Amino acid sequence: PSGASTDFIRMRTYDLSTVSSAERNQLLRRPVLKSDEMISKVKPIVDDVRIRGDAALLELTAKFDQAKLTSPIMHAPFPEDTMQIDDKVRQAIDQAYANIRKFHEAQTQNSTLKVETMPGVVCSRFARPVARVGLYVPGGTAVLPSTALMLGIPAQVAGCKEIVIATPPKPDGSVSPEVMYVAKLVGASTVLKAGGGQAVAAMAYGTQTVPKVDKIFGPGNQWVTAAKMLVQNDTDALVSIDMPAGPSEVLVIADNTCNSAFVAADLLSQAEHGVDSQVVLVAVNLSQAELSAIEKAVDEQAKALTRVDIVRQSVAKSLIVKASSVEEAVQFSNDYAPEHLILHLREANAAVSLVENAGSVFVGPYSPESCGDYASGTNHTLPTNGYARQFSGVNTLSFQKHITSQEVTVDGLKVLGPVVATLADCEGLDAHANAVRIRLRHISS
Ligand code: HSO
Ligand code: ZN
Repeated sequence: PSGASTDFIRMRTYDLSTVSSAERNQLLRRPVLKSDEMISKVKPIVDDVRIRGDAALLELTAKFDQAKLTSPIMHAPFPEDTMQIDDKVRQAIDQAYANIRKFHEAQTQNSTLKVETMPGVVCSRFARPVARVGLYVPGGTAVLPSTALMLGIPAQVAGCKEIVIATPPKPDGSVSPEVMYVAKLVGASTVLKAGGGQAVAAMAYGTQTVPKVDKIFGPGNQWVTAAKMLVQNDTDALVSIDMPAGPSEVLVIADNTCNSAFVAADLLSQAEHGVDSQVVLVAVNLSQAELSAIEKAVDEQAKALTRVDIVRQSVAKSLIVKASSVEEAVQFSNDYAPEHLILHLREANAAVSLVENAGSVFVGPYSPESCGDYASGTNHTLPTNGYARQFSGVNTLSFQKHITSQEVTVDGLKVLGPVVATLADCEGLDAHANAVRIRLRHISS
């Protein structure tokens, strides 16, 4: 790492041509998430809500959110006075809603897939919505109506019958009016005024007033994540979750055609999310002067941000990695598997074909991550922590499941039956073989 003066807001710098493979592996790692420890810490909270229901939920909300509620829920139709928002904000939400809806509607797979695998043997697959879904919208250091859009729209488009939006209330017991407005737009049936592990438990098990859901979605702090992991493993809850979540991340690949101010702004937009945010710049053949221009822009722009204190901490943990070709840079990115990948490259579009692991890609200098975070149409609930290797971001199909079916005709069973009977014999499962042979005998008699 290069030396840092105390006040300069600076990332650490490494060079891929000189790091050892052990060091390279170290660069690819995220700070360890202590999931076991967090799960045992959140368990008493989850158990309390599971056993005592609303009474526990209200006590925990008073304790953690300083809100004394008489009921933890609001049912649709929500009163208009809960959603009084600025006209300009409403118009922006409406435009974001339209774009996100358009992109997520195009993802639906409502037509039945039908394949005749042998004459008279027809296999099909069709989609049905997950009936009841719980969407967690974080409170905390920022209100996030955008997360309500990103989770609510695909749920609505998929046709989920019951949409519960959970979000921590303010001390006066209210929910942000922007979140309430989005709850109306996406057709939520219930708003649960609770946060943390207690909100997750209430949706997983149901309480006297909170409906039990079948799948829980959404980002959250360590408590929320741990509670989601816990309830997912409880067969009594019979609930699933969208994906394991960790702190938000961006990896930016930049070459010498990049605008250093744009690159700095993109790095900082992710760094401001939280002190754990991960920000990586992979610099492709940048001269020292070009790198310094980016570092200077990071420092200057950071100091003008309202969340500069958060940014100081996240930038201090972040990296600049020098690469000597676009291929080497993308290879590093593929190994890192970032939640967001931004390409500030001369041939940004061509580089997309090299991308193997990433949550969402932002192509070229005029595609900041902010567009995808809010309003271009793509979803911002994306795999973090390297899970982009095996997970997709939240999408319409996350709110549906596929059912397969088959229909075999008499002629179909004549050809398929002997195959099945042979395999059943091979496995020593007589009843299976019998279910076929009894029919074959019936057909030939
Ligand atoms: N970048 C965040 C999403 C977000 N940004 C919400 C602003 N509001 C995680 O992908
Ligand atoms: Zn963001």
